Amino acid sequence: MYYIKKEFEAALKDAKTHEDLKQIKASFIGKKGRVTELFKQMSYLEDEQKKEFGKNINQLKNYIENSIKRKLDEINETIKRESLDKESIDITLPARKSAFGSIHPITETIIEIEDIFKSMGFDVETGNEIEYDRYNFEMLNIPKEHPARDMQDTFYINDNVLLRTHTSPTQIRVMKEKKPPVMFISPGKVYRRDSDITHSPMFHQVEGLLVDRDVHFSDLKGVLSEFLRMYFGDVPVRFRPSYFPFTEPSAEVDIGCIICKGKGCRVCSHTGFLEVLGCGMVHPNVLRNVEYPKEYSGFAFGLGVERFAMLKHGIDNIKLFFENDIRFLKQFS
Ligand code: 2NM
Repeated sequence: MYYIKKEFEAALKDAKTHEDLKQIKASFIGKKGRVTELFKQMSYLEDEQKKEFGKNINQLKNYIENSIKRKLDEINETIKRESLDKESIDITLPARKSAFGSIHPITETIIEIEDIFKSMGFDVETGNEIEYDRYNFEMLNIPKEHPARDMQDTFYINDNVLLRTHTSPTQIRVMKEKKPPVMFISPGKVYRRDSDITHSPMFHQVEGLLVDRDVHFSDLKGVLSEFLRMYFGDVPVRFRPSYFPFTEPSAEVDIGCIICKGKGCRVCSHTGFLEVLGCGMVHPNVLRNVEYPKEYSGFAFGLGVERFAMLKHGIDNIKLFFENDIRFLKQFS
């Protein structure tokens, strides 16, 4: 029995794998193992000897079982440590570069325009994209028969509700809320049933409004000329008479063509000028609709953000802003 124990200990010492352990277990305490064979020999012994012998074999068997269990834990621990060593990460390697997004060129243009007007003391107000017919047209002095109110041009939701065709209803809402003086711009999405290389059914506008005592056309000219100089740089600016239902008098504003520097090209239709703004003195009917007192007058203006961004970056198709092609967007990061 003593030799079996010594041989077991020698065999266990050399065991390295699960397979080694399995073999050792089989050859000592398996069905035909050496310890199992000892039990069989017990039948040749006297009762008195059986008791003592049986106790010793059981002790040996328990010892072998426990030793194998301990060795198994040891082997598992070694395997784990070896695989951890092999899989260890080299934290000194340079990190993989993560891809950052960028501000969309339309958002960027809105932010630039906002910053200029904020620097002049204007607030920023946003309204609703879904509006009442009354705020989008009626209150702005656009009568029922006006072509802008045609089903052909406007997305109607029902008889009284529509997708705003300009941000002017925000001006109406703010004037109904706040007593004059007011001085703010309203950037945002607007919707018109129109689609070609320069028109998109959804586009962005920035409109502005200033109402106070003693506001004159010269104030309008000063503010807008300074804004255009700050946005486009030192360019010629000219005001042309025009017509809008919500302003009187009304004007359109041109700048010297920034593509050809006024020499004439396809973008400016060989006129040397680009139309960039609409504006005017707020129509007395609009001021009356929001119940502003007679002593107050104001000017208002509106511009298309996509047009500004296209002119500034030399982009010839408005669809590029809305396709979100990464090759296009990347150029603005
Ligand atoms: C434009 C051109 C001229 C305008 C007028 C108003 C309001 F609400 F005060 F009457 N908001 N915006 C206006 C005036 C907009 O866009 C080309």
